[in-house]
Amino acid sequence: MSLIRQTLKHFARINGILAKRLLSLDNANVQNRYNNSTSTDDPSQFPGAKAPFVSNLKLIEHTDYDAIPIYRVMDSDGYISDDSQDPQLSKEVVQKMFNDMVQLNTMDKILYESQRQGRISFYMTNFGEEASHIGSAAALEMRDLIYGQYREAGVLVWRGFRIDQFIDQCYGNCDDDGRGKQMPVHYGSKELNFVTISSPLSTQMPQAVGAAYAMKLRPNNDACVVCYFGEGAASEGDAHAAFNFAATLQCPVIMFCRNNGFAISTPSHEQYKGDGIAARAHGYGMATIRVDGTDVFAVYNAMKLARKYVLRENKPVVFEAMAYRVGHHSTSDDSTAYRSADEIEVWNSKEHPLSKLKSYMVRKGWFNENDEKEFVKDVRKKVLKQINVSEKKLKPNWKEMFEGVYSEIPAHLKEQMKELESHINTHRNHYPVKNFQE
Ligand SMILES: Cc1ncc(C[n+]2csc(CCOP(=O)(O)OP(=O)(O)O)c2C)c(N)n1
Ligand SMILES: [Mg+2]
Repeated sequence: MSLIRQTLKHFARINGILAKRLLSLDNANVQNRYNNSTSTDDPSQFPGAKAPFVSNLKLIEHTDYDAIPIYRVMDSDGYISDDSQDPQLSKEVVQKMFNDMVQLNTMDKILYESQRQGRISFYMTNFGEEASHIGSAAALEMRDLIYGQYREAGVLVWRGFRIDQFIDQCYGNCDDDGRGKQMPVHYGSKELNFVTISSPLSTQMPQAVGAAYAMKLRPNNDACVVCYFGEGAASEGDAHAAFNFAATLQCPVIMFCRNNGFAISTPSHEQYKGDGIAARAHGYGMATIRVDGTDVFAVYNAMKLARKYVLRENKPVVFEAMAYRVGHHSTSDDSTAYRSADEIEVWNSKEHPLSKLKSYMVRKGWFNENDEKEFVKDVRKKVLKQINVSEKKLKPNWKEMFEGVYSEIPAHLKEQMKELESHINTHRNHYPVKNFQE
């Protein structure tokens, strides 16, 4: 409620009719903005909605509201039009942002190819969304807890997840923290406060809200939860449950939607009919912010603001980062079947987050072509070398597939484990047992 309305309400109580009239005029003004209609004198008393009565009948279309604007700092050429929005980050921080984006990009290219060569079973690239990952991760504290979907590898790069950790996970070998139980790209790190990725969409969303609720109950809490999800995942029932829990329980969580325009082959205009995901925040009673997700500084500034808000208010924020999924959905997809190469090219060149940041750095005198080439060469070398190492490592003992889910293995699983053991022992020649730890 605005301060004016609050003050008028106070007057209405002590000053009677005159102030009551003023209040109803103010109600009419508020209503006129949205409804273009007049309100009657009595404010409604329904417990379910605080709204004035009106006498003209009208359906309110979602198009009656203006679209939520997209905050950006840099334009496509890396120019900052309003200097007051420049986060004024040091050369070192900007260089780390750029290098982390380049590392992610380089690693993605090689691992994507390694799947094509049949060396790993599956892969998902992050092309076009690098700035959303790095800009948001850079604005957080390490104590903030992250729940990811699967296309947020840059957040892990920023937090210090190493190349060997990425590649061991993709190979599901004995040094993979997930012990080979999950598909590639389902990373997780207790040390880096990054909850392990789960394949079924949106399951992380109510979990993240629950974790934020637990944080809120801690005395002197100074950490928040960030939950990443795609605009496609936002159609799942779990997403709606999470939004409502976050709003009603007032949880310090940033619900970070990566709106990259596609959910596999479903374009966003078929995915929803409202004003993106940001507008849903209003329906659930949450604050929201929409940013250009290809602009690392916009994401950074907005994330700083969102973090401050969720911790100060103990309330959630819906954050929508607009970008474009430049790569195929995964190695199981060929996106040229449902979109044009020309469209992809725009987002892979002029609108690419790396090209914007590079232009900014060139102007600052912080970019060195040679250094970048050397950096890419170095990352390529490390990734290729690690692939050779990771693929030679043994797989975890096959028995581990029964372990680590329940604190105590239930009887029926113990029985299955025994059956499998005798089966493998009988048919040893037919299984690659030598590739597994004893
Ligand atoms: C519950 C569930 N339904 C369907 C799938 C199959 N699936 C995997 S990813 C995906 C698209 C998700 O799109 P979006 O949330 O926009 O994320 P993006 O891939 O664009 O990053 C679908 C349908 C799944 N993993 N889980
Ligand atoms: Mg998507």
